[in-house]
This record gives sequence, structure tokens and C-alpha cells, in this order.
Amino acid sequence: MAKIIGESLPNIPWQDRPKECNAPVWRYSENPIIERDAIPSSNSIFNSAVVPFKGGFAGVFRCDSKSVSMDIFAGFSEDGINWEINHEPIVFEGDDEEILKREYRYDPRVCFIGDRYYITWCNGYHGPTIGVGYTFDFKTFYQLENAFLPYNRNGVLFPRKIDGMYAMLSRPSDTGHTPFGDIFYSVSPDMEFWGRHRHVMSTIAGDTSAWQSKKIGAGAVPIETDEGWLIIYHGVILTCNGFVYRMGSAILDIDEPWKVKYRSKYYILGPEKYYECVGDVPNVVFPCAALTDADTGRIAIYYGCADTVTGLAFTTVDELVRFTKKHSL
Ligand code: BMA
Repeated sequence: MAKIIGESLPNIPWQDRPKECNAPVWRYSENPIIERDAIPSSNSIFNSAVVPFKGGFAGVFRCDSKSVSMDIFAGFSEDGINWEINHEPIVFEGDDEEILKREYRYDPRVCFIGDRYYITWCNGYHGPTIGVGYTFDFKTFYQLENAFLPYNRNGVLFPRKIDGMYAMLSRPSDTGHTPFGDIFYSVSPDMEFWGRHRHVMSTIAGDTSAWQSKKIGAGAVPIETDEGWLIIYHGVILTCNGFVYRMGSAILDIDEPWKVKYRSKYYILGPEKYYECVGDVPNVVFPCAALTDADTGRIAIYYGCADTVTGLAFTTVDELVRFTKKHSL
């Protein structure tokens, strides 16, 4: 039995796997949990991240407005399923006006480290790069330096220091919709200066695992397990009708996370349901967060659906580790 190394979360949202389902990840029966118009200004609410907070849950949500401006909003929930999202976007405080200038912000991740909740997101600064900020209470937010030069997306922090350094996965990209992309690992002593960049994993050429043949990007904050860091990421194939986004899993070495121990050849969730296949951008499932309960091994995955609504899906550490090892490339 694989084990999560982390906190217990007895109130993690949960549903047992339906009897007829033999997939490694199964959807919440009432998906989507957040509709596109959950706040008055929103066109869509999707690629978003949540964490346990004060006995309930808090999160940072990507809400695109009715002018289709991309921004990030704080939200709160008692059960992780029913969310109250603020009607105004996050306003960051910080030391440097240059960094606080807002172009656009999207695809947030939230990671608790030490005494605070760090937020990373795709931040417009003469092209997309990785914005970094933090909060203690989801009311006041502080913005730090961008982690990297543009162009970069999918910056995802590890939930603890590794070898004395903060650590982050990211995906160097381009100004547009990036028809390429591999995952890299970088470290920082202070959350400001990032370096010692290491290649983690590339796309898979040919038809061995074609769902991840075009580009890949880290999704949820890595889950520490006794087998290594379990990561849930997205993989993309280019079809005659454009990109299709699916969810995959891999296990990274615990001390040297740029070393991939196992990586599933098969996707763990793909766009199949109506709300995943039809929306502003069809055929997208895009994971940005996972809640975990170390006592039961339960994992609840939050993912964007068709760039329009937010879905919830479940698995267990044992199931996902077993699947990833059994079908490893
Ligand atoms: C990526 C990002 C995501 C989005 C996805 C599918 O490049 O922009 O925010 O969900 O494309 O459109």
C-alpha cells in the first residue's frame, strides 16, 4: 500500500468509486462543482486551486470576465464542493510598482509552505511568466518577483523545501499557444532568485503515448508519498481540430525530483463528459490542485473543464501509484 506523507484531512470531499468504473480516477457525480456564471462578472470559472483552510477550504479561482479578461479571485468553502467566490479579483501589495502592474493572470496554483499560502500563476509581463505571491488569510495578498523571464507557464511549487531550497516545476513556452513544452525543475533559496534548472520530462514522440505528444505541464502541487513525489499533470495532443488536454501521472525521486521514476503511458482522465468536451475551448481537462488525506490515502483533484467550468474527481494514492507503476513508460 502506497502512503501519503502529509497531514490528515478527515473532511476531504469524497465519493467512492462507482461499481461500473475501473478507471484510475473517477468524477464527482454532481460535476461541474462551479458553473461558469458563479459570480456576476464571470464568463467562465475553471483552472483553479484549493487548499484546506481554517477547518474548511480556501482557494484561488481563475475567472474570465464577460469582456474575457483573465484574472484570479479568492474563494471559500466549508465542504470543498460549494464555493463562495469573491466578486472582485485579488489585489496584491508589494514593494515594486513594476511587478504589481497587471497585464493578465490565469491558472493559479496554491501551495502551503511553512507559515503561509504561496500562490503561483501565469502572469502577463511582456508575455506569460510565473507570478509568485503569498497570503496568510486569503484577504491580504503580497506579490513577489516573477520567478522566471517570460515565456513560461504552469509554475507549481513543491510543498516543502528540498535540500534546503524552495523548489518549483515550470514549463518554458512562447508568447502564444505554445506548440511545444517540457517540464523543468528549479530551486530558490528565497522565493526570488531561481536557478539550478534541471530537465524533468519531455513530451513523448510517436504514438507510444500520443495523448502527451505535443506539450506537458505540471498541474497539482506534488504529493509526497513513500514512493516519491506523485505528480498529476496535463498532456496535450494536436489533432486536426486542435489541442486535446488530458491528465496524466508520474512519480519523481523524492530527493532529486528531476529524476522520473515512473510515468504512466495511459492518461488517467480525459475529456469525455459533455462539460469537458463542450465549452469555450472544447476537449480540455486541466488539473490545478489536489487535496489529500494521509490517513485514508484519498485524493480529490480539482480541474478545469473545457476552459468554462470547474470539476472534481477522486482517486487514492494506492490506486494512482499502482496504475502509474504498472503502466510506466
Ligand atoms: C493553455 C492555457 C490554459 C488552458 C489551455 C486550453 O495554454 O491557456 O489556461 O486551459 O490552454 O485552452
